[in-house]
Amino acid sequence: MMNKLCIGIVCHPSIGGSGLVATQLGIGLANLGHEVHFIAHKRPFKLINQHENIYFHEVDEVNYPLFEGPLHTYSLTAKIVEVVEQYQLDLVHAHYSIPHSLCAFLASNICKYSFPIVTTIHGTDVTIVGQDDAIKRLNTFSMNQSTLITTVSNFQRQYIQQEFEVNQPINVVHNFIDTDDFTPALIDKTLRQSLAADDEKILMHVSNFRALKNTQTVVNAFSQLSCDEKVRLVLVGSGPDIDKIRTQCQQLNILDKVTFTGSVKNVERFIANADCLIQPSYRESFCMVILEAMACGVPTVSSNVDGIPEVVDEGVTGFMLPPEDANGMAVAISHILANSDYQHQLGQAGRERAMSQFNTEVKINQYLDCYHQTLAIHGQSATAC
Ligand code: GMT
Repeated sequence: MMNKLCIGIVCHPSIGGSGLVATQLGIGLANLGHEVHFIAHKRPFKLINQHENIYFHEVDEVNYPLFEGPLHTYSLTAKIVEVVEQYQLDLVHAHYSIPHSLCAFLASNICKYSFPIVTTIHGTDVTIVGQDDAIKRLNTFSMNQSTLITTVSNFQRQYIQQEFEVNQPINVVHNFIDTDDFTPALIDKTLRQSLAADDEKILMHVSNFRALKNTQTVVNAFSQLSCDEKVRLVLVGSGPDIDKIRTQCQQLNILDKVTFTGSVKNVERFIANADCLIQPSYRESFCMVILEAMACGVPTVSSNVDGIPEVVDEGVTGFMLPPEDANGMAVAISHILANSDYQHQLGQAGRERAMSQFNTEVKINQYLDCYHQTLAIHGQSATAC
């Protein structure tokens, strides 16, 4: 029988793909009998219920008047040291290179015993944050100090290999989705009526409204729709560009056809009630929202950048176009929304692909293989010492 592991997971607790993946992973591991310790400055947003074998350790905020801001990275490092020693963790899995993997490295040098580190690169940490020269060196360092690196798409592995001088093995484990949580069973007339009129189809965009999400193209595509159907644009989420988007809608005179939901907790309840999802991002190592829509049986129209072609089955689950091609996206959306049978056929294919290609059980076993590989590498280096 496979040994039960004691695993520390360090992740961003706030709403976002990396936090969702880290939490689904922790829950899946705990269901297999492994002991999982989440270490974060807040309870991860998807870790809602109490679970057997799961512990949450909140990182205390340390504030001294001498310093201008709170000492997040040091308090996280201190918490990792404390949890590793108290619970005798076998390994720490850091989601994001900076600061999480770097803190884990620091902790492993402070702890009474050295422990192996798995670092998962989710994308933003190396494509956006990591582009600054000084930070790039920290990123390279923290990746090279990890026992094993994983990342969420083949694109992302190639990007790391091209852009960083990394010597460590990089395993690709595609993201995955809990298809019991994200399901067409969440179609809900009352919620749908709160978003759109009964005779309107719903085109949805889910975002943190940052520049890379390219939301202006969502609005441009929506304003060019040519199908006879009445369509409402539902923008889910919040972020720095939201006011600019509202102004753009006003200027195009379409504000009355747009619903802004603001930040929502259970995004799956919203996505399941969409007729089509649009995500024209400039960058996406993977794009969890597309997978979430597929699991909910919703066809997608998206950009064709980075890791997205590994998620979407072109023409089968949705359509991909260059990020700036608002007109092409409008044509694709009109084509989908004009025919309900076709819309459902694409949605059904998406759900089947989510269940077969991005299956939770399979991906958790792939992560377990990574952990065993990590422990073997660490064991060898410990013996070599
Ligand atoms: O960039 C974001 O929107 C947030 C970030 C995150 O941490 O949630 O997203 C990154 O990780 C996700 C989970 O692996 C991926 O699905 C996103 O594509 C990736 N974002 C980028 O690469 C820009």
